Amino acid sequence: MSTTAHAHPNIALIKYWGKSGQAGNIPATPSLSITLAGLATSTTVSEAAADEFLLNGEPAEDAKVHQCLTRLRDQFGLPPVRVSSRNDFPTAAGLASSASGFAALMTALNTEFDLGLDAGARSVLARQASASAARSIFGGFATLEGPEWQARPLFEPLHWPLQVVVAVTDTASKSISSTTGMQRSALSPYFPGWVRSTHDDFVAACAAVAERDFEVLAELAEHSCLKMHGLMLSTRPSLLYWNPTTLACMETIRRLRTDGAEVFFTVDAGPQVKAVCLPGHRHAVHRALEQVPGVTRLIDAELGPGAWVDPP
Ligand code: 2P0
Repeated sequence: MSTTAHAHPNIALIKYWGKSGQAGNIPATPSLSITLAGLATSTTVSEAAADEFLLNGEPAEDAKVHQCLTRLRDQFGLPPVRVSSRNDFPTAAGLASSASGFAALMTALNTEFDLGLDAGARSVLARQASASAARSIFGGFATLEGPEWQARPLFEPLHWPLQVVVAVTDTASKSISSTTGMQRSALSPYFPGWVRSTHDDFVAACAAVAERDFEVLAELAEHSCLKMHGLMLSTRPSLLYWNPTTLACMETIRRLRTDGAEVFFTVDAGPQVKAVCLPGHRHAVHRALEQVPGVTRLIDAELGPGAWVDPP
């Protein structure tokens, strides 16, 4: 017997960056994300003689996967498991592979071992492994905020079918993990300001999504992204996830907006650029990003569903 689950990565429009310091991997900031169809992790789990983890077909060591299985063993008496996970996009390169990975893993384990967890409970357990994974349990627009720190679905994709063009500029794995980057960021003099100001950004962005106000969302999302990267730059040693192509894509997207296209950028802990736009502008955005020297691949994505299991 085995179960296969699938989950899409999500990208945050209002970013989570930094931990509260409480147990359970509690973020320091609320976040708002969109779940992307077009990129996916597929994870198959089955009972085994000993825990075993395969990533893209190769045996792998992953402390977070190990800790996640240990937590579930303590809580639910989980037997040893074989976990085989595949991403159809670059892993650990700022494309949220840990978000889709842990959402798929929790969803597969829940079905295979009859854990009886609803989406909210799976979201909490996914968060303990990797906080952004809590949001990929849900589709469309999702939030992650206190006091429960369980992601919630804000709107289904049809509420506002935004489109995303991902500009891949480098597929190497990042040199500094998000977890390490966040630990470093907590020591920055900018950190208290980042934490203090993000709640208002989050509330305003949720309202902009509710009202489908693109201009307001564009301003807030770019602000949250650049404020997070400002915090990253202010750490010691400094975290710089961009390359020259990242910046060229951001400039291209800003120019498109000045010229009337409804598009904004967001960038995570890696050099890829995500252009979020209204459907009528996707071709123009795609064409413009294609021209940027250094862009190696473009991935067009729509908003997608939350994590799901293959029918038996
Ligand atoms: C986000 N990122 O909100 C932010 C924006 C990257 C930049 O969440 O330590 O892999 O496993 O909880 O979730 C990436 O961090 O970190 C992330 P952990 P995670 O999407």
